[in-house]
Amino acid sequence: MKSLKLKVQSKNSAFSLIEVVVAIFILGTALVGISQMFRLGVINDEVNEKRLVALNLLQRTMETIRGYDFNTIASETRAAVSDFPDYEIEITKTDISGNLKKVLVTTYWQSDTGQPASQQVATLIANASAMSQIAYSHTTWATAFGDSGQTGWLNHENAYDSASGPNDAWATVTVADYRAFLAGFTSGGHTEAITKVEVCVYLYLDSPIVDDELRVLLKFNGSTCSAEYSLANLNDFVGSDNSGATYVTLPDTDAPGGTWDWSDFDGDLEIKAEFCDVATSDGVTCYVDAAGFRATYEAAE
Ligand SMILES: [Ca+2]
Ligand SMILES: [Ca+2]
Ligand SMILES: [Ca+2]
Repeated sequence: MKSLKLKVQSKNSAFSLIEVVVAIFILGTALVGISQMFRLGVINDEVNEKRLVALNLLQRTMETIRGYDFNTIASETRAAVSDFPDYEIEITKTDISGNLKKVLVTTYWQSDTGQPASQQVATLIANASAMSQIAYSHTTWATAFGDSGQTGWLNHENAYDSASGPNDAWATVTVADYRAFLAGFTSGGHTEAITKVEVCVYLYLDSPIVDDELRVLLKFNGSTCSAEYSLANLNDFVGSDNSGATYVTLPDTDAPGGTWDWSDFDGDLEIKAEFCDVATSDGVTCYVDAAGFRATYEAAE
């Protein structure tokens, strides 16, 4: 009985020894793994810390750019950051439109082993001052007869008899190639930036036209300064109940001196309004109450 017990104990001891050897092997392997994990963890902390600094520099740079006047936002070549000399920053600006820019900021740095790393952030920046601008318009109606006179317009003075525009007193033109020159415009003392200028004619027709045209062109100081334009939508104004203003945009290149300035309206500017037949006369009578310029400009809200 005793010997059997010893035998069993001996067998148990032998099993434990194998177990211990295996356990030491497993533990050893595990310790190597854990030490590697610690080492990688330290490296990751360094990488993460550098990336965190880079992200903070990106954020700081973007905040600084957002504080700039819109027009001064520009690209900046890659250069070291003064208070973080291990990092470099590059700014790339792209104009999306006149009042919208894309800004891309890149931070560069090197890992401890010399590996290059970078991080980028992009944003769109709008011109806040432009967004608070509102378009207004100033219409200046003819108040005088032009230097070059008129042919064929009945009661022509009714086309320039009111500084405030339409007053239900009409000039009449019925025969092709009859024209009138209208003058006496004013800037109204405006000084804002002009964004658009149109000729406007307040009129109606007694019947639809087929292909005849009401054409306008401009004269300044007695000389022609614009191309000749045809008002396109005259048949919208058939019948006195449909009287209204029709507009034609005048490009800057056709302005006196090549650009629209408020002083142009205070100068010797005339509208030549000419009713022209095309092929045979359409026999349409046109009534004109007022003619002038509508200048659109932008001003702060
Ligand atoms: Ca001008
Ligand atoms: Ca015709
Ligand atoms: Ca009138």
